[in-house]
Amino acid sequence: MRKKIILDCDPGHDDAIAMLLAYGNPEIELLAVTTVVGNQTLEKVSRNALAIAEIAQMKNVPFAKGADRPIVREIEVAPSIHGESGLDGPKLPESNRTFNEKHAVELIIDLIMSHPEKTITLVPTGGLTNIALAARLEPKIIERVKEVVLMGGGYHTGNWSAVAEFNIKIDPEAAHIVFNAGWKVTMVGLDLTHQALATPDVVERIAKIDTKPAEFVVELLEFFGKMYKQAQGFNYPPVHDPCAVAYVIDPTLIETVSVPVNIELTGTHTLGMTVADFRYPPKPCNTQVATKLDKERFWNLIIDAIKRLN
Ligand SMILES: [Ca+2]
Repeated sequence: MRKKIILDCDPGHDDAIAMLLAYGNPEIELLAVTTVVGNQTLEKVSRNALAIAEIAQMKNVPFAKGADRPIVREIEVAPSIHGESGLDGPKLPESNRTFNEKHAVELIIDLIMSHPEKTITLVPTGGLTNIALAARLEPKIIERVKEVVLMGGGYHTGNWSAVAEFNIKIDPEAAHIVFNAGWKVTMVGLDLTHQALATPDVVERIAKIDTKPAEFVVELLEFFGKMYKQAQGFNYPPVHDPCAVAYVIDPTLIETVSVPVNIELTGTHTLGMTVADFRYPPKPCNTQVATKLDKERFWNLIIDAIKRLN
């Protein structure tokens, strides 16, 4: 039985690789790709999602557009990392693919309610606006999903402020709803994703595949690497979002620790921080945080998925 996921994303260079991993891996059944404002405006990230689908020749996967702004805050996008299009670098193909007529939030709810209980994993790799709205609009989904495996947050580090990560910082109220809903949440945060660096040997292995999707990924990583160097001083870019998909495919790739996580909603310097409580004794909680990545097997998984996309 393949693992059913809904990928809720804001493509985004690393979202693009997460999409390719989810579609290319034989153990995943990608039920839908839903988009949300984040790395760029909803219109831009949605157009990017269709371009990625075109490059991977994706079939039988519905795409739906979701929230075009955070629940409370003003829109904040990330051109310093992803460029003006949200997916700068490669030339994006035109696509005559269309979006599902449903709003992403409706599609997420309909899929969860129409599938057997505990069979669908939600994989958000952008701000949590759509997922929070879905939980509020149809609370029955909270019991029915298998789990939520999200890229976001960090228990030791931030990237959009000293202590907050972008996906959480842009819609902290949505993150609060998702982390406190009661479903199982695995936070694949910066502590983990900063171990997934696209080093030159990795880029070379991808280039050797020598297909259109592989060439696309190499061009993404070249741009992403340049921006990460300029904006954040990284030697190699951290490829965040596919880490969440990789955890769903094979949880033995990533070590986790169960700790309560709360979202800072009022701090002057700490808004959007994922406050993880590691104190003894351990408290019962529905949240766990990712700590350690098996890098070799992670990259093997990515490369294998890209190879299958032709
Ligand atoms: Ca993302």
